[in-house]
Amino acid sequence: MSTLQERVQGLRAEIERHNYAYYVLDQPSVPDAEYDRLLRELEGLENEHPELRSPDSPTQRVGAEPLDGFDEVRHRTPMLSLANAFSKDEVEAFHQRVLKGLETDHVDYVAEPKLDGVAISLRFEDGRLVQAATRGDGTTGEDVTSNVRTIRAIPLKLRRSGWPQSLEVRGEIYMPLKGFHAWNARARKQGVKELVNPRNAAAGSLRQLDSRITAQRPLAFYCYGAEAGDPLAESHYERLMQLRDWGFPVNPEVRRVRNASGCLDYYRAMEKKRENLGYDIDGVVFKVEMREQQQTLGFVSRAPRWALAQKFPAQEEITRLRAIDVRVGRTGALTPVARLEPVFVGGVTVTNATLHNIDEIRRKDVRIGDWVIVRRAGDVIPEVVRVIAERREGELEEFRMPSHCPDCGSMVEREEGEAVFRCTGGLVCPAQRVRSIKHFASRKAMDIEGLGDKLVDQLADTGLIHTVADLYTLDKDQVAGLERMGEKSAENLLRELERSKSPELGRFLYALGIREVGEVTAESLARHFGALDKVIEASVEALEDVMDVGPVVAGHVHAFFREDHNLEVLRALEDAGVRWQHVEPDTGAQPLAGQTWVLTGTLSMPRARAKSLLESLGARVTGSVSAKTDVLLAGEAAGSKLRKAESLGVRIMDEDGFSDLMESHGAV
Ligand code: JCF
Repeated sequence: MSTLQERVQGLRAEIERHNYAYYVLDQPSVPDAEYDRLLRELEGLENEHPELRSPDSPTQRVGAEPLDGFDEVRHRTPMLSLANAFSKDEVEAFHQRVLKGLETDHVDYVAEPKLDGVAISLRFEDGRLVQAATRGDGTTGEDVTSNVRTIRAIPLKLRRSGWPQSLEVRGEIYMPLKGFHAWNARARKQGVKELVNPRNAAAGSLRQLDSRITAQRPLAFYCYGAEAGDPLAESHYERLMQLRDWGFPVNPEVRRVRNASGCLDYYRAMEKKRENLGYDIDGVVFKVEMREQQQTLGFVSRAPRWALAQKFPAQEEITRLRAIDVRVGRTGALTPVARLEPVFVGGVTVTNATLHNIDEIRRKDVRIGDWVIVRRAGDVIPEVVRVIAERREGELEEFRMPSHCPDCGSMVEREEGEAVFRCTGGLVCPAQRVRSIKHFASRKAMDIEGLGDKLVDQLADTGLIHTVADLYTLDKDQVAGLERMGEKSAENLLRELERSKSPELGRFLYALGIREVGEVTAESLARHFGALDKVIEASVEALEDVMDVGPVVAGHVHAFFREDHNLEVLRALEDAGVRWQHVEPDTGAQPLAGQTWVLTGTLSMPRARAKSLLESLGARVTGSVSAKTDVLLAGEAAGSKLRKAESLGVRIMDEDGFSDLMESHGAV
């Protein structure tokens, strides 16, 4: 043999070893890049020396010239179907029939997941794949050999030895979910048609007359049985292990189980595992393990008496969309919810399903009155998958999101480029107010000690408060009357509320819970404008002039103060005696402009405050010390940053120095 021939054969053997490790053992043996390099080298050699080409070469997975149609194939032994069971009782009844048929008191079964793919029969002669056929009616199917040859999980040549001269292997071709989702993500980006579901995708891929198209699709394969003469094992389980050894992927979830109880345990285990398998299954399959016992039991019509499929409840059903409600979440996000004709799906009766957001509704073109496919998988919230367009009767109106919140009537805003609509009535909206009151009372906001989450829940549930302003109208008897509240704690709470009536403006702005306005931004707003009225009146452009405030945050602040409901709450707070402290607004002078500061150690003020003070004077504050750092502000117990600054000769300032500096610039 020439050295060239040896190299070609060596490459093929190596690539096949890697294929086996990847597809059968599920343990990749080389990085993808190395695999690609080997394949490219082999392709190069085969192109330069066409006489070395071979139909079983791993390079021959790219597809061939299109066919005019598929030939018919008569299966040598019929491709069977499976009897179905939908309940525990049916599994037990099946087992009883098997016991009776075999005149025994126990039976071993082989259990496996039932793949939701396309059944295929593969014929190997002398260890080489010669034909692949679909199930068809069980007797005659279609010849899809050139398509199947492109699927890398299916061996073109068997490994090792000992296989029968003529072998027929049966299994299921499927599309793993990862490949399915990746395919659709790309299709969406390119604006081409998406695959409907993994099962249809697998079936559609095999039906291509042009196998070069099939070659692009991410298909995979598991075998579940084989027909041949002598060399096949008498135990179905052992047979699967033989097939695995010869190069066929066998599902790693295959187990031996005993009796109906073993089968039912397996079903429950797979029900739990189902979401994490990475491919769709629609149930599990049980097969009597021993061949001899299978033969004793025989067949009824087209289904063996020795096998049973226990199906999961269907995850998708068809029903009618009665209405679209809009629900408001705790963050004010508006979610469209489908109200459905009740339908049994995924094991429960479903009447509501999520429609995600308006973009999804447009993309799927969902309209009230449509027939839709509803999906409920596992514990996931039911969703409307798509519309059955053919069943739409007459003209149906396009759905629009409301311009005002269905819960409180406040304006609804939509962020530029965002799918989500939001209610701007954060302080008044019933859906949001409990959250907004908790935030208002929290430590970094109004810091009302004793007003914890549980108490806020109680106050809201009993109707004592509707907005944060109502907190200041509570009297002692009302508070003392609550669960786990005594006279004493009621007094304490009222005292705390009284104390909280003169907040710093920054804290107060933060306490309002305006979307995306954190402590630092609130502080910047306070310093920039100096008074609440100024913030309320500010235009979006004026807001954007504030340090750290971009167009999005400026939009949120602006919208918040345009909403009358919110302004009413502010007035009510003022009426109750809440007086935020005015702040000397920034003069705009930036004496520290161009300086980079780093903060370390424990400071007596919150770090965020020190940071915003520095920023208000024009400094930049970063997280780590480098040669570019101008000043390190070192609090108590400063550690590695201090040492690094010392070694770099960076200027170090203690907190007293910092206070003096801030004072000298009128920042505090
Ligand atoms: O995974 C399947 N869809 C599947 C189908 C598994 C099996 O073990 C099967 C099958 C169809 C027929 N076994 C038979 C006999």
